[in-house]
Amino acid sequence: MRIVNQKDVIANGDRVLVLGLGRSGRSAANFCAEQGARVVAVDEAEGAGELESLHEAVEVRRGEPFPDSGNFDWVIPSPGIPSRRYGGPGPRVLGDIELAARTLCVPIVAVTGTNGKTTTVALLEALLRHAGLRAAVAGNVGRPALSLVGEPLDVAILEVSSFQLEITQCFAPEVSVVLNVAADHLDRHGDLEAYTAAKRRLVEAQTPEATCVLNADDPTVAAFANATRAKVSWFGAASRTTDAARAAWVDGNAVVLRLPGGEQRIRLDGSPLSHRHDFSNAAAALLALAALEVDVSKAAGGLKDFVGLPHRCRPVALRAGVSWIDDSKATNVAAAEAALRGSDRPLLWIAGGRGKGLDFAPLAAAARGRVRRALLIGESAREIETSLAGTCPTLRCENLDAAVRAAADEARPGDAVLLSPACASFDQFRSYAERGESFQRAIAALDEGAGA
Ligand code: UMA
Repeated sequence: MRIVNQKDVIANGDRVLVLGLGRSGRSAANFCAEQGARVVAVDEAEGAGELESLHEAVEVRRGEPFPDSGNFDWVIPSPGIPSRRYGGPGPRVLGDIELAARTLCVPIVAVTGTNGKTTTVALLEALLRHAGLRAAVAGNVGRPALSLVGEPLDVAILEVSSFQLEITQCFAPEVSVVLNVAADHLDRHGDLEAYTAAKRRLVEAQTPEATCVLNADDPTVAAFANATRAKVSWFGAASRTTDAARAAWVDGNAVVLRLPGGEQRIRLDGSPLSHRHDFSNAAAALLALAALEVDVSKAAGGLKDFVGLPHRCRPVALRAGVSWIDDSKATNVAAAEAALRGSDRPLLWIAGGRGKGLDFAPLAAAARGRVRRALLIGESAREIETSLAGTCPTLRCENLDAAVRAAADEARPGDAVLLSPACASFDQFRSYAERGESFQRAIAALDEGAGA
């Protein structure tokens, strides 16, 4: 059962302003209309949203500026809309995550972090199902959190972003998981402090009965322990978790889990998780399962069937002894750093794209001794090249196809070619997924070229 007091928020007849008609806005508008609220849903873009999926009582305004929110009882902004656009967070401002949390009657596990969120929630879902529980994932993954309301479930798993957390008031999941915090989305939040403060909201309202799973190796995350009343479970290096009653750490190809009843070793070989950071995500997931009082040994049987996610350090081809790895999802510096450090082969590394205002300097230390050549593309190619000066040879390439060809020319058996851009894709592609697919097509074209 939920341990948080539920509170009805949206009441019959309330005037609700929904901002944005994307996935989040449409689900919020429908939910509120079903509660009998008078809903006005506004999107600044002319042709926004698939209106056929909207409740008939929703008044839709498209291609119009946002109205004065003072005329409404509640404002429900979409995550992509910065809070300054509607007067900042406040008691009448609610996000769809919080609305869902106040309505769902099952325990919630909420996962945040700069990197690894989606892998971790997918892993949690697979392991919970393997243990025989009905579990589903929603939130920042693309499926709106409110779509879980009414679904027969034992556990709801929410991936939550800083955009969503920024406006929560008393979101208090039974289990929170904070994987890591590194500079990202600074264009939206202004600075690292504001971004961190948004992430910290995940743990701030948790009750003493709840559990907070924190990364002991990340000083920013570790400090969240001082901001929560929840019981803290630690994952990370063994040396940092030795005194904790509930802890998990990576030991070779296994996670050691220490709970009040004793220690157990969960083997990860046989699962598609291959990178060090995935092992650490698995440690966090196993602690979350323990907090839900799930039989962890039984759930862990699902590890071998877990299908990893595309574009996240995924080996996509092996040509003449060279492994090709698609990590297009690495859209920030910390993610690319983790991919570089996690590789055990000499690397031809393809990076670059649209920078997010982040400092590329940490890439130099991660590339040193690991990267044989960096092949740089996109708007930030020159800036990354400057950051790598004196670290490894670089080559600026016209586009991703050219970088793939250059990597193929230079690669030797035993090397890996890693696409891990450290940047957003929007200067050349519609999404990181499209970038990853283009990478895979360019690799396939090498074989066609060789056969011609
Ligand atoms: N809009 C305006 N004015 C603005 C900004 C946007 O009217 O100033 C309108 C747009 O015209 C558009 C709508 O708002 O029609 C889009 O809203 P949105 O950007 O919030 O997109 P949704 O489709 O509602 O998707 C949101 C999340 N989007 C963002 O956080 C940017 C999705 O996360 C999430 O999966 C979805 O809700 C369901 O919960 C995506 C994301 O990019 C994947 N997240 C970021 C990330 O992972 O890095 C945080």
